[in-house]
Amino acid sequence: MELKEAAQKLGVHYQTAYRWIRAGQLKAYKVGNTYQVTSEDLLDCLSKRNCPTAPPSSVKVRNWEHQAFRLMGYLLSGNEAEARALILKVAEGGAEIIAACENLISPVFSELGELWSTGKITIACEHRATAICERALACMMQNLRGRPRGIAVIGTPPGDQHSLPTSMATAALRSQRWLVHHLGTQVPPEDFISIAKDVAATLVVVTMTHTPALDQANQIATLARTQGIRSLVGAPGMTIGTLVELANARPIANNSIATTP
Ligand code: B12
Repeated sequence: MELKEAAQKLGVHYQTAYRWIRAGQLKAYKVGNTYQVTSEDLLDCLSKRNCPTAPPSSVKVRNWEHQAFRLMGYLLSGNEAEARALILKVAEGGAEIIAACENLISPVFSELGELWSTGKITIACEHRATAICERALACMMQNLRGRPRGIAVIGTPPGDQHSLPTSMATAALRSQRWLVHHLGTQVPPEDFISIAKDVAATLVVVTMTHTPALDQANQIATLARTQGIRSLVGAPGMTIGTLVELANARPIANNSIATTP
């Protein structure tokens, strides 16, 4: 499409879109005297502008505990801007998303759980912290380009309301070039598998934080197996690193691996 049309779709003036091209924020190709923008590059620009945090500089984290302490402070006070900046800074693309989940987000949420169970924070505070981390994770996820490693469907079983593990699993697998359909929480087993079939999934991942939901989680895994789709069931205490290792490993017998605590 021409630059004028692209500017309209981006909701900005033609001159602004032109400035973005010059600044490298919008990809365009010069054809004669006009600029042409592909739909893909338009969407890429839009998604970047919807997450307007400055690109993180590369950092090597020496003291995860200190970063976790800072994140905890930001989450408890609801300081979303600082929490997001911290997560994005330490988790710069690729495999580091996994490190950020394991060394930063997971320990902080374990501690938040303790604070909640001892009555020191409210459920409202817990919800706010979860929502802040989910939005930060959404900004970290890269759009997959090219051929995916595989197609995964991720969600929790009915009875499990904990959404952050599904978001972390999604971010981690996307960073490993998986095409992920993120279903969120409490998905009935039949519906889970129906989507998995529709999208020709090669992997079903069930995250499970609320242990009474284990039966439902196993039911999803069993249904997936009957459709010839590999399945992985997560549980508290397991890590995102293990998930990625299992997902990336070649399927063993019966095209299926189910993990339980
Ligand atoms: C936030 C939170 C909530 C929020 C969730 C909001 C939301 N939108 O997600 C709300 C308030 C709804 C909630 C409700 C409840 N919660 Co709650 N909650 C938490 C808290 C603080 C964080 C949860 C979270 O996001 N964890 C994310 C990470 C940190 O968890 P993780 O298990 O380490 O995740 C890893 C694995 O899942 C793994 N992984 C993910 N997918 C996969 C897949 C595979 C294959 C593999 C290998 C690994 C893997 O990678 C993750 C990261 O490393 C936890 C504390 C905690 N320790 O987790 C309590 C916690 C889980 N909740 C708990 C409880 C008791 C409840 C309630 C029963 C409370 C109540 N009486 O109502 C309800 C149950 C609701 C339900 N039916 O699901 C307990 C669970 C105890 C237990 N053993 O079952 C905990 C541990 C708190 C505590 N210390 O007591 N909770």
